Amino acid sequence: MYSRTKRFLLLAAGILCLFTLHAFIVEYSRTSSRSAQTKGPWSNNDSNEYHSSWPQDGQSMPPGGGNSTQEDGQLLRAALVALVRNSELEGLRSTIRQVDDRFNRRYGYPYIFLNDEEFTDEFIDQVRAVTKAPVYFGKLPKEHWGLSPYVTEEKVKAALEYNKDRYLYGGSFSYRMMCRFQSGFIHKHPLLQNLDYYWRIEPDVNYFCDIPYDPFKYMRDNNLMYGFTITPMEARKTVETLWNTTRHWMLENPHLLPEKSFMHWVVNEKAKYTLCHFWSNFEIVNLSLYRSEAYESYFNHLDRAGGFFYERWGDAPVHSFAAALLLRKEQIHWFEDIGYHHPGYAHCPNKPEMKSRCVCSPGSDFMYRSMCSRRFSEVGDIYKDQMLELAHMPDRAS
Ligand SMILES: Nc1nc2c(ncn2[C@@H]2O[C@H](COP(=O)(O)OP(=O)(O)OP(=O)(O)O)[C@@H](O)[C@H]2O)c(=O)[nH]1
Ligand SMILES: [Mg+2]
Repeated sequence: MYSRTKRFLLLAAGILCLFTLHAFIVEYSRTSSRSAQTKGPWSNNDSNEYHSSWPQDGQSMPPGGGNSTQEDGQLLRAALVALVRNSELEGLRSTIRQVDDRFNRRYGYPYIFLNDEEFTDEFIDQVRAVTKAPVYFGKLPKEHWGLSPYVTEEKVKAALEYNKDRYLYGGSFSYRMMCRFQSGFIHKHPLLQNLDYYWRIEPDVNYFCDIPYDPFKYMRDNNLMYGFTITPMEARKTVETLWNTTRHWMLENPHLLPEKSFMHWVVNEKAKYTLCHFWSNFEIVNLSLYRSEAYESYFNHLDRAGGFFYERWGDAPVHSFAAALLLRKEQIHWFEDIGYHHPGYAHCPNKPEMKSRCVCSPGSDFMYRSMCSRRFSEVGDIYKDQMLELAHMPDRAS
């Protein structure tokens, strides 16, 4: 009897030990998959829980793997990327659901989310719950988020005070850090290091139309470098010296300028900044643009001038200046068929054949009456000597 009880107790203790060990292993693996990831999609030796079933360079999807039903079963090295705050969870889930429904459910491109703070467990769980695509979460390196070393704190404080009622986010320090990060550092984040293309998304945007093809492949197959949906005009007060600073960079670095570019879209024949920009809350970009020597030099020049903080230079006008100065028109594409809304402006495709793909109100459209959209279709490339001629002319706005 005694030995039976002892055996029973030993068995129970053994089961308890196994149970505890299992719980520990599960919790450990949960915790380690939650902490900021440092390896992104397509990195070698990646132990990410999703990545093992994801294609390596040039490798086909495993049979039945992912959600891909596309023609050749391959994905480019590309991802949907957003900088986002924990507080924007529902807005982000809404965006992901729409991107998946309209496009990514059939492809399964990874999502990469970045934050200056740790993502919470709730955020990670609830984002993963809304999509079957692989999701990567990363924290920004400290040196990518903060005051530029070229500005002084007192001058920044004074600028925020002066601008706080002059324009939206005029007094916001974090908005400026966000714009500087998206301009100069997002493409340098370790999670993006193996990507050839990114598609920027944001919380609380809407995708109105089915996208029955792969825009990344469209970019590659047509040698495109930059894709956009909406082109508004920037508020002049936020970029008072951006063109003047840009033209000085051009004059100091003519060797970094291409033989021909689409510069005329942003600077008119009177050397005046048109304020036209690609709205970068949506952009599909061949990242070699931002990784180029010319872009790096341009961003550093802007950063040294201090305008990200003293004014409120946005990543949209900065990216747009770079695209227009460094690319030819044929390398820039208006995704007219991608109906899109970010609070402020919407694009609702008006071609009759889009009625079966889109649900949006034509009256809400901005692009068919946008001055910058008209200018985009009207102007062409100019040669380097013409670009430099414009850069030599004094900035009429400053
Ligand atoms: N992690 C983090 N993300 C931020 C911060 N500020 C902005 N973002 C993100 O950066 C992107 C752009 O910021 P938004 O506030 O949307 O800027 P915006 O589009 O110019 O303006 P609104 O959408 O009108 O607010 C969004 O995806 C935000 O979630 C921040 O301080 N921390
Ligand atoms: Mg936004």
